[in-house]
Amino acid sequence: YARVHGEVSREPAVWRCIESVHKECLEEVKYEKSDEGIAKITINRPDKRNAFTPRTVMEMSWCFTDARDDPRVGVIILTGEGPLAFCSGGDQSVRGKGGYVGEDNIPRLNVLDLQMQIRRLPKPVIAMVAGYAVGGGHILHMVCDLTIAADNAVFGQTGPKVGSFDAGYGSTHMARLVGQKKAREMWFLARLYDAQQALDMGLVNKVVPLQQLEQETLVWCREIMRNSPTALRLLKSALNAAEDGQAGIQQLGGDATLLFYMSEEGNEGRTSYLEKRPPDFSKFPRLP
Ligand code: S0N
Repeated sequence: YARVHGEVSREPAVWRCIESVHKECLEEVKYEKSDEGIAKITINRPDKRNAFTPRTVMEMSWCFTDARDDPRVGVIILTGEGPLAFCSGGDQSVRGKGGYVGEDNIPRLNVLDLQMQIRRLPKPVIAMVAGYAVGGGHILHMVCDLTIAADNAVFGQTGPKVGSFDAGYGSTHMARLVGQKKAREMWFLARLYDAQQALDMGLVNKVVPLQQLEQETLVWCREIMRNSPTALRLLKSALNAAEDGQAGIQQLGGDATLLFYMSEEGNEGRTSYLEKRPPDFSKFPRLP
């Protein structure tokens, strides 16, 4: 196997820091890229255990959009600054009556839009979790495609203790991951679970010592980078489609259209229209 595929490098990545995205300065998020096609988005509020404000969520969203649009990027890591937390959910100190309140005084639950963005992003997103992934932070790791956890990681929902809940992916996708009984346990009791328990219940893909967290995550990224981007894209949208109803079919359908646009048969339709002649589809086989 190694002879055919070669060894995967375990070297550290050389990160290039990107200070601003779409002309907006990043204040609560760090954004980095490596020349090997890996992007890393880091929630940068370690004093608050990387709790997110509406601004943090907006900044993450800009970075994810940039990573999606950059054809050199093939895989994205989402993580939190420091060893103590991936993300502790919504910042309770800015929670108002209608959601989380930013500088513009508008209450928002914009993390729900971010969950959708990660889910629909046509490239693999890997959560790299050290420390707490709780509340809305736990949901962010769940909507990522894969999760690599450090052995100090702690997972769980706190909503029923702090007067909130996520009745979207936070509940339904969790039940797909861990089963209905376990999902109800996680939400109804709001207990916290260690990394090994999370691995046992299928919440994470791998647990490694904290010191090896980024190294292991990079190995997974590098293995992914070797594989066909189109195959990965179609697999992600197919796996989503089985759960996401019409929205999932729309994503998978979009991918089918993209492939068709790239084909000679698809181009014949456009070219014939532009050349003001009837299309000639006779040369394309009607395969079984
Ligand atoms: C993470 C915990 C367990 C860490 O404990 P530890 O290590 O003992 O540290 P602390 O001393 O507690 O914390 C250090 C400092 O960080 C602040 N801080 C931590 N978490 C938050 C937070 N979420 N918001 C604001 N501040 C936070 C502490 O206050 C402390 O600061 P100082 O030293 O200045 O006091 C522990 O910290 C903990 O339990 N944190 C709270 C976890 C929590 O309940 N999070 C919110 C859960 N709810 C959501 O995330 C809602 C998500 C959401 O947006 C949403 C989505 C869909 C639908 C609805 C909603 C909705 O809004 O409800």
